[in-house]
Amino acid sequence: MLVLTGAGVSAESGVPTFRDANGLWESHPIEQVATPEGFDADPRLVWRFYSERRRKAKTVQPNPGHLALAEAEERMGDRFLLVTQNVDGLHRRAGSRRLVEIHGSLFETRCSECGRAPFPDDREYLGEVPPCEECRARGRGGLLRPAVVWFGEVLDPAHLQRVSAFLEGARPERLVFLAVGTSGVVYPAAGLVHQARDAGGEAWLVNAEPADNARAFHRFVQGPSGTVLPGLFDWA
Ligand code: BJW
Repeated sequence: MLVLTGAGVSAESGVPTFRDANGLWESHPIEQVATPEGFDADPRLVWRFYSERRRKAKTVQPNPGHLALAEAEERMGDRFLLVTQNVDGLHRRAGSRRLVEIHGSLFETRCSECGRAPFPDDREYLGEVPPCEECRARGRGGLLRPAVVWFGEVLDPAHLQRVSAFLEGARPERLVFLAVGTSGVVYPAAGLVHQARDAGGEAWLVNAEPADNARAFHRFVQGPSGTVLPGLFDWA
């Protein structure tokens, strides 16, 4: 089983989604806070946005939807892979380990310029934007930035490769693709359903409302993931 989750799976934990009413994009213009151009123009604003999200994410807990996915992994072992667009860390805290965080992590930081590896970081940067010490030592001006994937940035090829390898190794007659709590708007994640179907999989969608790509799925279960997922895995 290949599972793709989006912001909706964390909604019942109290993490705001992006595109719903009162979602993050209602009060924060995407171009300003979720593009490399926005960071270049106003890194302090971007860090305020992500610092606030770090602060809130530390106070929330995984919900029954996260827990049901962690339990499914425990039962299915290497026949299970969870791909999440979420950066809040709740799947890991719920116990998921066969996990690919394709849009990065709220609790990692990297340099805007040099190729140093992202490092764990839960600090909030509300004042001066922190410089990259490794860049500074070389006389360069890199700034630290959240290790998340913004619009126009490429996803880690190793992450996409892990998903492709999972689909290539899956037995088509036993392959189920399940998308949960995602609007199906953002690519390449929204295209995964087609990749899974090309590999012979049956595609299920669990969402509060029909996603943009809902027609690509064989089945749609409408409802809150924290209620639907525990029941869905009862028979799986
Ligand atoms: C519930 C619920 C409950 C609520 N229970 N459900 C092909 C075609 C067109 C464009 C492109 C394309 N390929 C690439 C692009 C460009 C772009 C893109 O997709 N643009 C579209 C918007 C048009 N993609 C990119 O730039 C990506 N990079 C890339 O592809 O590189 C190569 C390339 C570049 C340029 C051109 C071509 C190729 C990178 C995308 C990075 C996205 N980053 C963000 C921010 C991450 C960091 C952060 O968190 O701040 O990722 S944007 C934001 O959207 C975040 C999310 O992960 C992502 C998806 O949102 P999600 O999770 O679906 O949330 P919502 O709010 O949209 O939906 C929630 C859903 O849950 C709703 O449906 C609710 O109903 C539901 N729900 N409560 C169940 N309790």
